[in-house]
Amino acid sequence: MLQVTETTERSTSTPATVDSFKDEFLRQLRYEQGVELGTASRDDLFQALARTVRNYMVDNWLTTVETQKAAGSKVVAYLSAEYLMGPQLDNALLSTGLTDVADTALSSLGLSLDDIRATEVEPGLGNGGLGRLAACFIDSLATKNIPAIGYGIRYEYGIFRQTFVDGRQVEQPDSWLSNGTPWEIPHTDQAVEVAFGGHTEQAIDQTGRSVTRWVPGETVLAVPYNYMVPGYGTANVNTLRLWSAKATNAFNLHIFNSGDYESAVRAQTVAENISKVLYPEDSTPQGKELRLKQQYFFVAASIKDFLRTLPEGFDLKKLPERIVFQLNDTHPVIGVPELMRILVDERGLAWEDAWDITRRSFNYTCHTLLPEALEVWSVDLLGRLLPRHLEIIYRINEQFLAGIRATYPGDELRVRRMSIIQEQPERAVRMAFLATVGSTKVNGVAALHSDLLRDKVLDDFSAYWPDKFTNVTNGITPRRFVQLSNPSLANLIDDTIGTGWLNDLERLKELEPYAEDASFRKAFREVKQANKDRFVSLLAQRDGIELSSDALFDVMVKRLHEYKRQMLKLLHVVTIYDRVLKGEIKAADLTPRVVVFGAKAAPGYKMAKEIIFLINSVAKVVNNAPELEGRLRVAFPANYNVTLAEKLIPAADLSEQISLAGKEASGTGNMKFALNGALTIGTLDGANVEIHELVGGENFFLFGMTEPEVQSLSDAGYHPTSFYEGNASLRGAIDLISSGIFSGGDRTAFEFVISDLLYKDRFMVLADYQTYIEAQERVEVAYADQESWSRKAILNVARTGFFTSDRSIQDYLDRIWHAPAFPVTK
Ligand code: 73E
Repeated sequence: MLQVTETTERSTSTPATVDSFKDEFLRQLRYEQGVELGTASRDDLFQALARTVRNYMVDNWLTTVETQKAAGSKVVAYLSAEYLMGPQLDNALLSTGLTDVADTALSSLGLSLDDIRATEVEPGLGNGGLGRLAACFIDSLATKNIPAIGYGIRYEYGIFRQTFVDGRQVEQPDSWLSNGTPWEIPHTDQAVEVAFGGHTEQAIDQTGRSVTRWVPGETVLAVPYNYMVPGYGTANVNTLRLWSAKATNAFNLHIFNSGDYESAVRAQTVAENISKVLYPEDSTPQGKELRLKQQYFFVAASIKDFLRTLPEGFDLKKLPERIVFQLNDTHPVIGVPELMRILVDERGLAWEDAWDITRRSFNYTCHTLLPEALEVWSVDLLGRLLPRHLEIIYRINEQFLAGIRATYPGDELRVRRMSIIQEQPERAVRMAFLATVGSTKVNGVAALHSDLLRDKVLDDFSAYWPDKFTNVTNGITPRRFVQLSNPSLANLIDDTIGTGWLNDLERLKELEPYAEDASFRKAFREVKQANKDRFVSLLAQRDGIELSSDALFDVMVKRLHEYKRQMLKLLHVVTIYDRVLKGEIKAADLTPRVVVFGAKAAPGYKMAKEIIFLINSVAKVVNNAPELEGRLRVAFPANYNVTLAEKLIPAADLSEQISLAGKEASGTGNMKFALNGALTIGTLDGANVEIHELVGGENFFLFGMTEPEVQSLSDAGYHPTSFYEGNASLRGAIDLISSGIFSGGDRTAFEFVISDLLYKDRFMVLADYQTYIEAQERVEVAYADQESWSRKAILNVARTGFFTSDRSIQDYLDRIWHAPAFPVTK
């Protein structure tokens, strides 16, 4: 019997005992893996364990899907080209409440849960923050009992595996599926066709009306792979549906009909390339044809998939009551013309009705401000791949611009500025404009970002539609990034304020008074120390990097991008070294510090790759410099990913969030660090602004220009050389890099980076250098007083409950989605 209740109590479908768990595990090992316990490989054990846990979620999952469907609840469909899920086993154990059962069952078989979990290969189906945000959001949607589905792409190869060869990044393919993954359930029978290419033609339908028909040139099958998304503390289990491309028998209709067998087979490979690999670009789309194909592929499949769940004879005018599509950046925005095409061409609705439905069904989240990050697709390419969609976009634009002309008569400059079609440097579709025009709500991802979006990037649009614009500050799931990654801290919190905070994170406020409690501070420090020890031994084993855990852990992990300013952090390192070499400071007076970098560069981003080489080169020299007496160490473990983040973030004392103000839309790493008791050194950028406000200025190392200051310096004309010339310490650091000391005497090795800094420095590293160094000096002083540092760290934890993704989701619900919760139990 299915029933709906008001409770959100945890309920696993089958109450598991250690014995039943063990039986199921052994059954999996024998009948699914086909091995005996005695001869099972680590991967066999992992696969069997994961499937065992997965099976405990299935009943709740099927119940969730069925009851939501029967009730006709409004569904949130999150459309995202990326989901950076991280390892799944621990999260599944946590949400099913089976961690202890599994541990005991495995121990009784002489196995170790710790060993088995370490073999999991994470699905790296995302580049960075945007993909990880999607993963946090589906976790919170499930936890909050919201009927929701995540739609995306099942890339066969996720984000590349980074290695270093002689200090330079070398990319290796991430074949995460080589052993298969126990977490997915394919549904070949539910595949849908997606078409591309061809041409359009006019036709007369049965009612005698003239209609446009798209006659595609090729079709591809989209095969859905389902992943369960269990909520925490609830029976609700939602779905993540990732599409994989498979050739249809007649992929290319032309070749197929010509009877050229060899070409037809080759064409199949082309079809299946669509979901082959994730584009490794974060923030800088390259306008590649295959990427547009990927976008249309998953969006068309997802819309079709949803529409077929509607009952026979459903009145499409009511569509916005049943679904809300959330566009995770512009990557899925081709869904807007796609829904129009379906409604007008296939379902015969009038254009105006279709437009009303479409606009009310879509909302758009923008994640950037960088002009080069705003996607545009050339009209040529779009017209070749999706000829009907281009026509629809033109008509949407025409109608939109007619409205602009009516509101602003004679203002043709404005019309040109706002047109969805840009003319220069080539005719192209501005996807952010299409998304804005085609959506009910547009949101930025942090308060400052949403303001800048409204007042700068999309100012014409916000003047025209003031109510369209809103903010939803990002968040992170505390299940993964506190409970699972930092169990010692989670236990300490449980012992101090009781349980229940994990899905009510503002309750961390109750920790505030304990900042004044010496014994709590001691316990808190012990947690941090244990996390450092854990990280140090992991790094020794993973990378052969030997570190002392008796040091300030200063961490900067994020994609390598000039605007994030890894160079600024590196200049700080070089400055310390330079001052010691010059005898300005004594190594013995330094606070022992371990600087940890983690960063992947887009394979085609030359500057980012040169910066990686420079960091590795500096690390090599600094780590072996006798003058530093081991008090400054730089560690740059390769292949930073979610798995490593979960061990590194809890070990950090200092969180580096040092982007140029106005460039980082939000950041989410900044939230993870603060919630794990690291203090932030940061600029007033992205969500740092809100972190600073919440934790208080005395618990945050603020430095650097504000966004308006950046703007006025830029307006006045920025000359980095004058900062170099006017600052002896900065000059010392840059000259040391140019001296060849980090490159075996080669003075030209880093010219590409250094000359850019001196003569261009688009992100004003040199302008913020001095205040950054001063802020780092404040860090040193503060860290010397461990009691006071602990007080600040505790207050960071206590005051950042706001950054749970549960709160972000609640904001989306209140401001954008208006989809009621629907708790399910069996
Ligand atoms: O500030 C981050 C933000 O925290 C932003 O740079 C990132 O999104 C995070 C989540 O909101 C982001 N990624 C991309 N754009 N913004 C992006 C663009 C193209 C391809 C892949 C990722």
